[in-house]
Amino acid sequence: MAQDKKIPNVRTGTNLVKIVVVGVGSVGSATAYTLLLSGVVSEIVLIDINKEKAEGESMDLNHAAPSTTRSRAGDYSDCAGAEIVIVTCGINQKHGQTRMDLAAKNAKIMQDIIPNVAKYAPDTILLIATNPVDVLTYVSYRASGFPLNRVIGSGTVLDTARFKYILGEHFDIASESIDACVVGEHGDSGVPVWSLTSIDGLKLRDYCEKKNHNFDQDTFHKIFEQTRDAAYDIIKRKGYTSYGIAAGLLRIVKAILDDTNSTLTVSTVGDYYGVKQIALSVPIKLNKTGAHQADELSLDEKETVLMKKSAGQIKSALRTLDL
Ligand code: 6V0
Repeated sequence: MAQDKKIPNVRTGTNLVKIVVVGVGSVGSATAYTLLLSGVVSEIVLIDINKEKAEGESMDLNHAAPSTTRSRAGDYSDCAGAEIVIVTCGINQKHGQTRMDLAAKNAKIMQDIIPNVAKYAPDTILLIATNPVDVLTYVSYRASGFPLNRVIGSGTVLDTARFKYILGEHFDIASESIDACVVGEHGDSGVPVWSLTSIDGLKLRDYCEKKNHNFDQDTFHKIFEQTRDAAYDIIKRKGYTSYGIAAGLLRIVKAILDDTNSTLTVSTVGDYYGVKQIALSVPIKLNKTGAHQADELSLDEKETVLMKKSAGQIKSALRTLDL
């Protein structure tokens, strides 16, 4: 990481923790706001092709800022010394589009901007949120020349949060009491890991039995459909999604900056389920040096088949790109 490049913060005299956000549309601005209020960073630099937008957002953010954090608009040279560069630029899904529909255009944008980030911040950690995030995590890995541990996609962190929320609503219990995750693609082929889902320390089946809930496959299927289609349902109504991903990115940033070794379902590059050189989400340990493989999930047979399918779809999308 960029420890040696830290420069003292003139106001606090402490070391500056700088985060850069590239792309300050709906996702980038919500992320910057979330980071700002969290107090975990001292400087947030905003970069956008629309420089005026980045300037306006940073001015507005500063009026909400705690006294230890400042935001400013910048360019790629301002990535120097950043602990993490979060990438949210590019086109978003319109009503009726899938994430994969964005692949070609957003891959070109990544190929354009990532070398600039890498030039000025060769030691930083790249955190990619632009969709299709697994495909673009791989594209960014290639375009940056960074080691595997320093290129991270937000992956299914958001899908996992949605899944836990919807399960929590169904069982009328806090999502923190639920151990569940979605793995694979952040998109239509993501895989809910029902076989390892537990509530209050009990396997789902045992919990249902104890609490007199039906252990009903149709209901569970509907719960996952709601999870999988959440982005479509939100985009149909408000045109984009932003708060969920912003909170997910904050969780990833905190795990890295606080060196927690937390396990989150982020997307990283590797060989998965018989498919070589792709990025997808499995539980990954995060700390100040970035992303590291955690223990492999012991999925059941059906989930393993779905993971192979998900991996295959990401590979197919990558094959359509000029890498
Ligand atoms: P938006 O509101 O259109 O913002 C995109 C921003 O990127 C705009 O401000 C553009 O000016 C800027 N931009 C475009 N090209 C460039 C470039 N070459 N260099 C710098 N800036 C550029 O989109 P929104 O913020 O809604 O979405 C951004 C991306 O995040 C999309 O690909 C979404 O699909 C994706 N999301 C990813 C999620 C996840 O879970 N990973 C969740 C929600 C959205």
